[in-house]
Amino acid sequence: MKILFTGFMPFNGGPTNPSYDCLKNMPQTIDGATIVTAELPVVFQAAPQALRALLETHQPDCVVCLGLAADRKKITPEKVGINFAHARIPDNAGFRPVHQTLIPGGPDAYFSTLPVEKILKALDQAQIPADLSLSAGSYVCNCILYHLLSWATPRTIPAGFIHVPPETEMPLEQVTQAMIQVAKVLAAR
Ligand code: PCA
Repeated sequence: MKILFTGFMPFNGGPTNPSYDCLKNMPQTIDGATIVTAELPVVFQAAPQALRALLETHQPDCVVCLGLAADRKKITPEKVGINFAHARIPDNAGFRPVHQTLIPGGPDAYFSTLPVEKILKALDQAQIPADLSLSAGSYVCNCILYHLLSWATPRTIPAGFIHVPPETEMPLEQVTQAMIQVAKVLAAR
């Protein structure tokens, strides 16, 4: 069993991004599952391309993409990715889509195929603040979630997205512990 975790590069002038930094101290194996980690660019076009290359190279059994939600205080697994891009700020390539469709002809939305309820229970048991989120927004995080689910849904592969809070709200070590819990839930499947 192989689990791919991705995080994002810094964006919007931030010096770091905990969504990737939290993965730097992930163990290489968790409960028998091999953990692969990678960093994605905060770019509407390049991020799904980079993700697709990772999926082809590693052929993971489960995929968890992470991103920073600067205004949240908890770990928030996302329930749904929508076929819509609408950015308040340009991405790291200077592109700012407004009212755009991500994949023309694609379904309006996909539900996460991660066991979000089990993940929330495990985080609760580990006393890590977490809550279900019903919107990943319409920036690059939702873009990667929608593209990921368009790949994973027909393959019935558990895949989805989790937003993490800034380091001022939750220490990086606790975010790493949260992702170890997520990996344990997936490894137990
Ligand atoms: N958070 C942004 C994009 C990259 C990141 O870490 C988002 O929530 O869309």
